[in-house]
Amino acid sequence: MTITLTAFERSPDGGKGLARDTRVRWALEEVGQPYEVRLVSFRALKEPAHLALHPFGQIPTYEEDGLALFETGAIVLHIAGRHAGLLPHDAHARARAIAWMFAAVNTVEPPILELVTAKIFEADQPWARERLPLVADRVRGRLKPLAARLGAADWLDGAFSAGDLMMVSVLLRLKASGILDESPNLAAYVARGEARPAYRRAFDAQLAVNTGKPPAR
Ligand SMILES: N[C@@H](CCC(=O)N[C@@H](CS)C(=O)NCC(=O)O)C(=O)O
Repeated sequence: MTITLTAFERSPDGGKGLARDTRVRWALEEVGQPYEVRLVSFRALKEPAHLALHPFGQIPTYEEDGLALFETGAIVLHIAGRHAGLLPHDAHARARAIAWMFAAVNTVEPPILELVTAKIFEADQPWARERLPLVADRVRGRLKPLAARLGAADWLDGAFSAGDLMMVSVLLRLKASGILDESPNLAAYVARGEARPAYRRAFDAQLAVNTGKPPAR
């Protein structure tokens, strides 16, 4: 059974690990599953062959044994359901970990993406300066309760889970904004995620694509 992901031929972030294939690579590294990557250009994303895999013409996609999936939340949940290491055995703890996955993509990620849009794509609009603080405050409105819930714990609900993998992946986009550092426990949480050997392998693999150099380790 070969697992094949798609990723950007050249990521707009130049290899900072913010493209969403990184979270899928990370999940596969955590559970010890090898995978292959098919690189796609921006043009190919919107062509019929890729649209057959991903209706919105995006990366990543996931193919395995006749199954084709899109949406990182669904892909990581699929991986976590099939292989040990990302979801607890206890049924309640498992359900809570899945709730954190949804919280990451459905509650925390949207205002972060809005901030990225405001900073990058709307920066030249006449209303951009006024809007940016509002959007930044919406992000803070999500981080504050998240930081309160995490408290002094290492992970959101006991041992590291797919919920943490998704939440850390989503929060990583905030590093450059300085907003993450306003919640030192969340900044430390993200750093703990980044320090995991599986994350390092995933990060290095996507970096190698973008630099053209083989992974350092
Ligand atoms: N909700 C989707 C978002 C996928 C997404 O936005 N992918 C970006 C790269 S990180 C993309 O392909 N952008 C190119 C485009 O939308 O044309 C997921 O989590 O998989």
